[in-house]
Amino acid sequence: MPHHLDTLAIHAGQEPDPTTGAIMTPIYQTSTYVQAAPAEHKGYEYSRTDNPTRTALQECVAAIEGGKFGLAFASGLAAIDTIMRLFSPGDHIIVGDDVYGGTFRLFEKVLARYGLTFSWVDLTDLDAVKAAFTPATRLLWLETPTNPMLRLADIAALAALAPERVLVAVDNTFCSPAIQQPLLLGADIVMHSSTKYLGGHSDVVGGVVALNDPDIYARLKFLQNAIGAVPGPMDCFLTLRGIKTLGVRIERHSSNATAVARMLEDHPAVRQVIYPGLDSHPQYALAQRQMRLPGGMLSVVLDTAEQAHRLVTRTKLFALAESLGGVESLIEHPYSMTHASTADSDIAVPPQLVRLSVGIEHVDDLIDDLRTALAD
Ligand code: P1T
Repeated sequence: MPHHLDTLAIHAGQEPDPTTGAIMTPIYQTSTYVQAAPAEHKGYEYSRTDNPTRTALQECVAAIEGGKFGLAFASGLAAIDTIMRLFSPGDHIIVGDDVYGGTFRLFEKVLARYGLTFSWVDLTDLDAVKAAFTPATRLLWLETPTNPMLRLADIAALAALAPERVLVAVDNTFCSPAIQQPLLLGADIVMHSSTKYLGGHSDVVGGVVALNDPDIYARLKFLQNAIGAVPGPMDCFLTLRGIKTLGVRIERHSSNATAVARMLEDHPAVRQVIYPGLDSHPQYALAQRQMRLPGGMLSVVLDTAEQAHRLVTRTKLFALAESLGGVESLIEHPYSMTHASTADSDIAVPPQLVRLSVGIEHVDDLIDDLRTALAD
């Protein structure tokens, strides 16, 4: 029987060291490898190309995403940028109309200058997606749930409607494979900012990709080396160590976020709570079908931008910071922080919105912190 995700997270790609018995993957802090004769080596030549600690991480990521191949990068954006180098000037890309602000910035303010064109489409509207395909479309890019509006995209339905020549890539950062495995739902490529739930401890920046197609893998592996946005061995080690506890962390993130979301939904100072685990979420049925757990991310809408500002500056346990997915709870104001680059664009976020990354502290302390911050 193939192993379950919780087992793969701890063991995949990670054999005890054959010479010493060390149970943890060593941090191969080396840039190069001695060769017996020119081009005669043990599979490693230079650490931009390959490094054993990175190999372990890449194999582990592939296994937990249910894919054949994995690749690791210096950041989530480096992973996205490398995927985008699969395409050429004139190629058209369909993107969901709510994504991480840095993804928007990379697409519209960097890659558009190199001749890629982007259509920003409401992925909850399958007819709108169908109508957006052109003969030049090569990629459908989606986040689900989206950052920061937590809207869902139906991965299986979108993968089924994309024409053969169009790749479907899913940014799975908000969920992690403990919640959903896009490759098993028909996506071609899954990527993560491993800075978030995979690493899980806010101590490393990284990005990963997993996929099944050997040809696309070969092209991405070539690009990984040719571009060189690779993570160092220490970062790979930290990410591997974080992944080991992914399953238990996601359970706790989800149960804490559910309790926090319910409390906020009943709070008179909160206009709306957006969380896939609440039956008030407009896509609750899809969430139930597609996501094993509702996850640790939620957003709230307050009455005014001033109230949003007041909330994010008054919490004590919820630290005011960008990023998400670590064991500690974070709170932020997307309009002025993570999504400032979308201001004045069609996908700008409302200034009354506050985003919470609910950590794994004791839930009563988290609720108490938010209640106190919301009090008059
Ligand atoms: O920060 P980096 O590791 O480069 O990953 C970028 C990225 C990609 N995709 C999603 C869905 C993300 O949320 C991020 C990074 N996001 C934040 C830093 C944030 O606070 O939303």
